[in-house]
Amino acid sequence: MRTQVAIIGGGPAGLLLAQLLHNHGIETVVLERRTRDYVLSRIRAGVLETGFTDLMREAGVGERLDREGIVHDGAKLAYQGGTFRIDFERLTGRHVTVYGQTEVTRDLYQARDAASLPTLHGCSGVKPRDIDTGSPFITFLHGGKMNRLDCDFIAGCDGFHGPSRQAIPEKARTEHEKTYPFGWLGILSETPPVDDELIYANSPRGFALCSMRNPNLSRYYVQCALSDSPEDWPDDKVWDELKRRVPEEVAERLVTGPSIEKSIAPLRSFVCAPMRWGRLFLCGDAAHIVPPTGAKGLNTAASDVHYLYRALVRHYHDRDDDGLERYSDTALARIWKTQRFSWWMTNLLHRFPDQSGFDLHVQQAELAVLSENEAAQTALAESYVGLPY
Ligand code: FAS
Ligand code: PHB
Repeated sequence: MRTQVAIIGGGPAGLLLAQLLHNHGIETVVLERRTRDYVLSRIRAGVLETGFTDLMREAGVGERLDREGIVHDGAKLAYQGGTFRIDFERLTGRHVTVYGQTEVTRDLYQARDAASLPTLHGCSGVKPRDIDTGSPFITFLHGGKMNRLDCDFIAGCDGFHGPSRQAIPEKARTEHEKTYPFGWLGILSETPPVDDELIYANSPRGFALCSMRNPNLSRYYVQCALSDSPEDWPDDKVWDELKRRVPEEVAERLVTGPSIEKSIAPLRSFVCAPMRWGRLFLCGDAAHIVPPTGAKGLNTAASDVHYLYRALVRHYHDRDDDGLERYSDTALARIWKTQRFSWWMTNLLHRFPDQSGFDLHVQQAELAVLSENEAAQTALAESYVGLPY
């Protein structure tokens, strides 16, 4: 088997890259470990930057997103000093779109199927090989036998636990990691969202987030202990805790109902450099992870895709490798800015077990300054709607 760009991972990064390359006549094969149903059962990101939605339209898969995506011109922050709104549209002239990662992935799979492009599910033992030569290839188990995929380039879009990052020699990799002493318990419920915008809440009992997917599908998160499991959080407990962490007027109008999905995600900041080794290019969670507080995980995968796809098109169409040579540095420059923002939002909105009285006062003062200072609000809004690619 041979292709031009072999893509490991059929999540949003791999599929979006594949679609953009296909539109420029560049062949791809996507190797995915899980079944299609499993990939589409994962509930993850919900907020898309303008850069991401533009890229989806450029890929020719923005039609349902434009029809069903919910444009948000702002978001609300609640803390002990009250609730205030960050007006993204007035402060930046831009907005975000609420459209679940699951739907993004579904749209990309549908486009790939419609073009009869090769996507192999159930691949195991996927291993990039000879990445530091001009003839890289991948070996993998599929259909009960060992397979080989020869290619020009490999895009490692296989998430945090995939094999691509490990294919870069350990001595050549620099990895930065920061873990947080809590997780997010998330639920999905077929109930009307409590507000028409997102509400991020910093309460004495911990962080909470009120989000949504559509007018009858709500997404809620509460900060929880790392040792917790979803079984520790029966629905009644989730709803009670959420009501105690959001402003009273929000709790009073909260419509509760049975959860249709419940999961706990640990929070981590992680960056691997370089994001390229020979003919292997890392993209998305394979290279970096952010705590979801700033809604940057999926959106940073999109900026990687933007840089990599344009670099590959220049290679194939113009025989110009400048974009490939600069990919890692270019992507990392933006990645560190989204790392900073995600780290800052996480420190701003969560209660830390080792927080001193001083720490708490400074945190609440940060929120107070944000509530009254337009320059501070603009800085948050610029990062939230998405820094330029
Ligand atoms: P993904 O992890 O989405 O996709 C990688 C793909 O590679 C997967 O389909 C996987 O099955 C496949 N793969 C892995 N190993 C493989 C192998 N050996 N061979 C072949 N395929 C392999 N971001 C937000 O902005 N907001 C959120 O609320 C949010 N919540 C999250 C909750 C969880 C539990 C997780 C894990 C992440 C969350 N994220 C969130 C971040 C998430 O949205 C990622 O940023 C996004 O999925 C990145 O997309 P990909 O880089 O494509 O990685
Ligand atoms: C979500 O809706 O899943 C979501 C929204 C905003 C975030 C994180 C998650 O910051």
